[in-house]
Amino acid sequence: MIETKMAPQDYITREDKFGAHNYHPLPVVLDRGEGIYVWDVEGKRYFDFLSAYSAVNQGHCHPKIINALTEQAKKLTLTSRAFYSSVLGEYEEYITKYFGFDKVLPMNTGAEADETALKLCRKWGYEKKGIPENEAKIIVCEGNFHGRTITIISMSTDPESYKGFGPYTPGFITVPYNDVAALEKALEDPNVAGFLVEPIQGEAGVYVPEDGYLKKAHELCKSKNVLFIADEVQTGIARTGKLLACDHEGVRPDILILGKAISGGVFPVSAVFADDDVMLVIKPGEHGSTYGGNPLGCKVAIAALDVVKEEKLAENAERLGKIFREELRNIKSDMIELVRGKGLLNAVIIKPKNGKKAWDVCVAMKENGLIAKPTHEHIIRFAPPLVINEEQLREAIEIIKKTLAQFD
Ligand code: IF1
Repeated sequence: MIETKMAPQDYITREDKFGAHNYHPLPVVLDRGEGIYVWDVEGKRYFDFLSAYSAVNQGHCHPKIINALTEQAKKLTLTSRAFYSSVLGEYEEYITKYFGFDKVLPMNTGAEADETALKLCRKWGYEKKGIPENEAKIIVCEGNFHGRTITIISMSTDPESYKGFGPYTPGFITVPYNDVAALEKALEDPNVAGFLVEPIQGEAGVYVPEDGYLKKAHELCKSKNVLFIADEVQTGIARTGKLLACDHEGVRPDILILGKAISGGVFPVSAVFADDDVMLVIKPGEHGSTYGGNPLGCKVAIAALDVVKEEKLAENAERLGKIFREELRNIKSDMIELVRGKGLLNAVIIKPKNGKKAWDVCVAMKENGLIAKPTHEHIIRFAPPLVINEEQLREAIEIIKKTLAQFD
């Protein structure tokens, strides 16, 4: 049966009726995407300023990535890790050289990669650092976001994430983010195996730490024989103006976690990187996933990472990010309290006006042809695909300007 065109509200009602209510989306029903644009079911075009939470850095339906997907899909999609495949080794060699680590452990989602890093870190703590069995601790930061599994929400300080889902996984110490002294103190515990940190806190509202924080934290970890673990699921792959956000401070993590844009938003691919002395503590049978390292994901990721270099996305994000922040800071609106970010990962803190909040601004921007999403009631994240050019960016800024003026 051919489905007849439905009104946008019909799509929304259907999702509401048959899907779990674990999200509250902006009322726009998307149907198609190309580059920096998406179109709704009525054919209206929008600038995408969320990029699927930085998964679509290479732009929607990038031809090179889609081609890699369709070619491999015709050949072999999944073998499981019970057997070798002709693609996995190619991918592993490519990506370890790309990021400069001895080894990669392929997974699918960001949360899985974070879980993998936690397991790897604990095992290293017992086998290499000599921490007594079941005593290992991992330091995490207030305001963190690493995903939705039970263990990951056990690290969360946001009740929305953890409340009602206990009992929680033990073994974590929480310190304030961007606080070197607090970290130094927590590191005095000899049973600490690792420090897990987002170079910029995404969910917390694109919270950028002070210059030097990551470098100092990394040095402290090194001096205490503690693994520095960077969750770059959101900040990695050129988003902040460098390939990795850690590159801004010349920090090389002991364990690196990547996801999202590693596949350009085409297929769930995530990865954990470490050198041999860490990675090889995990032995056959001790960790894995049915889909992790599947040929389809591998080919897609190779193409997606090629695009990042070929189209100089980091350089573009660095340059356009500066323009974006400067232009937004120049907007005369009493609703803009603060503009912050790095590269093309930016946020605006919205001061409510006449009862109108960040949500209302996002709905109005949508009407004007640009979609973005509020986080924490009063913050709007702006993160377009990194293939955006200056002319398009300036056009988008005009939409933001015009929208804020409507609230005057
Ligand atoms: C949702 C936020 C972004 C992440 C970091 C791991 C993961 C994420 C640093 C887990 C995921 C998401 C998931 C998405 C919303 C989103 C998000 F608003 F919650 F904070 F991006 F800003 N580490 N981030 O940011 O990766 O398992 O989802 O693949 O709807 O929950 P995942």
